[in-house]
Amino acid sequence: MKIVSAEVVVTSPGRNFVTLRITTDEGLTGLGDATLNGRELAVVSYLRDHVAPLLLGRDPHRIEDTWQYLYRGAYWRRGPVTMAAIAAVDMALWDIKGKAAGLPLYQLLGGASREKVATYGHASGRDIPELLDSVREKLALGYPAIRVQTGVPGLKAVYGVGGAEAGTGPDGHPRPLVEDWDTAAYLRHLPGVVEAVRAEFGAELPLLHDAHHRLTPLQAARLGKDLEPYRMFWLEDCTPAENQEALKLVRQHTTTPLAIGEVFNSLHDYQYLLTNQLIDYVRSAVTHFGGVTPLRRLFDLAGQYQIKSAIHGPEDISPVGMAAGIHLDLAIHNFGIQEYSGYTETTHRVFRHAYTFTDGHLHPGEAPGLGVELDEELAAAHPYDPAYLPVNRLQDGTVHDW
Ligand code: GCO
Ligand code: MG
Repeated sequence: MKIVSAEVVVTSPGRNFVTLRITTDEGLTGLGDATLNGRELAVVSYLRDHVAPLLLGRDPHRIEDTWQYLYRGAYWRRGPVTMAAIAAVDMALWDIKGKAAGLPLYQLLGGASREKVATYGHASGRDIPELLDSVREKLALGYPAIRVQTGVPGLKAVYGVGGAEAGTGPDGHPRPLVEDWDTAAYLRHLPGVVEAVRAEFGAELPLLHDAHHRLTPLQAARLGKDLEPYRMFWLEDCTPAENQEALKLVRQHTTTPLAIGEVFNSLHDYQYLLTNQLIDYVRSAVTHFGGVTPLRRLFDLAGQYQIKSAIHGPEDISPVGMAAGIHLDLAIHNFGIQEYSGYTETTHRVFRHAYTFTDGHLHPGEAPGLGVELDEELAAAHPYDPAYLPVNRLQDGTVHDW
């Protein structure tokens, strides 16, 4: 079998998604997700201009060889653009292999290790009553675990809650939303919020919180200690992920479990954290980590330290990347939890998928390969829509981590 085409489709059925479609001379097609929120077209160019021409004529069955050829062959390694592009190729080739074998991807990865995949959903509110309502809504959908994000008194918009007007630049191009931030106010406010959620919903509900890289190691250590009475499922991205040694200080001070990794794109980013046992959950998505092939390796290494998976699954991973993650979740031994925040109805129609979400649990379904088909016409009816992720500023205007 030979690859005869590799095309990139950009569509925005609610938000932008980048999809690679590889076609073989036997008429099989494979899809891969290459979405990098806010920098989508950089990956489109990487794929169209530099990767697609190299794929023509190659044997799609040679996944490992193609991965190494693109990774080592580029010489310039790692980085979100490169790894999202390689991820899309890797996913599309696994999709083709599954279709050729007539088996869903999870069967090629060793078969099911569990019946279904537990997820967590996002609850958020500007204040505590609004947050409690949001938790109730997520529980009604069956979510077995809930991430809680809340507004902070005195701040207009923070991660996960609210949003200021983005506006446009002189050329009409959109500008990022601007959010505001005050770490001291946040640290004073959050423990009381979690206490209120616990008081309302009881001790058993697994609760998560995302600090979105905003704290110093000492602030994160303080927060971890303050949250200990509420037995969090995890505290996510407490410090900027670039400095992995920071987690050492946090770890020395708190038993609140730690999750990190959505901005990592290679096994090397985790090496220090895993071998020093500084985290409890690894958060990478198939889409940003170079594909199924390397993410499987990450989970196997993490498993040696009793560290579990927690695949990144926000609405800016396309259903193709989501499907790839769900197959891994079902197959690996050290599954922890899967993030799932759902999609717009149009997104579900553009990416028709075999995976299901029932009572807060996902299952990849039994369709061969990834089990996702792209509706090209509908995709074309929702063209690329330039947009950025928000930026964050302190009260005096200084840019802060978003
Ligand atoms: C999460 C993440 C996302 C990211 C988003 C950036 O835990 O789901 O933090 O919400 O902010 O994916 O594009
Ligand atoms: Mg996060």
